[in-house]
Amino acid sequence: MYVVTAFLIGLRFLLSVYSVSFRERCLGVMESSGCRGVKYLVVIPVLNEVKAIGFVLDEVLSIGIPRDNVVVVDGGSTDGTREVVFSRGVKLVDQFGKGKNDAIKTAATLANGFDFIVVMDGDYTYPAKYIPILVEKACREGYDLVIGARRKLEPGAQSVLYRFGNKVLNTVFNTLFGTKLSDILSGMYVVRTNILKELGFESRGFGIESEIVSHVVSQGYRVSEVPIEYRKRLDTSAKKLRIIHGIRIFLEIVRMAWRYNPTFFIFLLGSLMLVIGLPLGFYVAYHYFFTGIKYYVKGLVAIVLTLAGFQSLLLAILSLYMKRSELRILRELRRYRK
Ligand SMILES: Nc1nc2c(ncn2[C@@H]2O[C@H](COP(=O)(O)OP(=O)(O)O)[C@@H](O)[C@H]2O)c(=O)[nH]1
Ligand SMILES: [Mg+2]
Repeated sequence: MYVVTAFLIGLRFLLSVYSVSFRERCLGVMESSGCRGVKYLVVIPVLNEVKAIGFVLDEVLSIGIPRDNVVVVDGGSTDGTREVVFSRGVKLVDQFGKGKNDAIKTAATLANGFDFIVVMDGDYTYPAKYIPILVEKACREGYDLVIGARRKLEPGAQSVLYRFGNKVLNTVFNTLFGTKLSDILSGMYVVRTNILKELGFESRGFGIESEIVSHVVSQGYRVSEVPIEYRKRLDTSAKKLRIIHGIRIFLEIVRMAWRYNPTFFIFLLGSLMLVIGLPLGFYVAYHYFFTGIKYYVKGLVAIVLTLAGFQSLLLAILSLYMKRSELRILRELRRYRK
């Protein structure tokens, strides 16, 4: 009897703790331990999403996030999206410039006083219930960027081509930056406001997500992922991402890697020179010793390629160590500043 009573009291206590913390997590200001007083702004970039934006805002507001913590950044919608936003009493800001990148840049200027910015697409593909979960992961575990990784896909949410392209881009990114991330291009993430403010915003088109992740990982900030659901678009005709954007994102990732972390490229160059130089050297040596034929030019090319190749590999190791110590110094500096 006592055991049952104790169990029921314990269960009630756990439920009450859970519901209180869940309510608190949704208020735009965190109260739970490790997150006390942490404020976040939900930013929704939109361009002609009249069929979806109403559902998105209703869902965000329904989990208790106050209107003052939500802002829609509009890229010049002409289909009635703006009117729907006004009807929900949510703030709408016209972005400066063009494209989703400039929309996020605009959002960075609106976030003074907020610790985190939560970005979520306005096409009703990302469930709002993950907002407080992502923020809590960031502040409780000290992450600077938490990505909502699309794992549970509603049937038809992503085409085979999109899924393949997404996989390729994530693999390229992980190879170039030495990370193990699964969805760097997700349209739902939480990022520390100061990081968004220090971003160069150099990428164009849809490259903003990969630029944020590149900046975060190469500056020694901490990144993590939380698995989330991904829904089918309500209005498939309003989708703006096309194959050409995928190619541009690929080029942006390569450019970012060259800028932030050139080790991989130096390594690649060195390996390429060795792959050509070494067999050529063996070929020349074989003929010199066994057939008596002397290849002077080929021999010279082989020597130059082999030497330059080895030097590049050494340079790559050196630059890796320099990068590592740069990251260590940056982390120490940040710890010191806190
Ligand atoms: N403010 C703004 N939002 C945009 C622009 N282009 C796309 N969006 C919004 O960005 C979000 C993602 O676009 P979407 O076409 O769904 O791309 P995907 O989810 O990456 O396939 C949606 O909410 C769009 O309405 C733009 O130029 N400006
Ligand atoms: Mg989308």
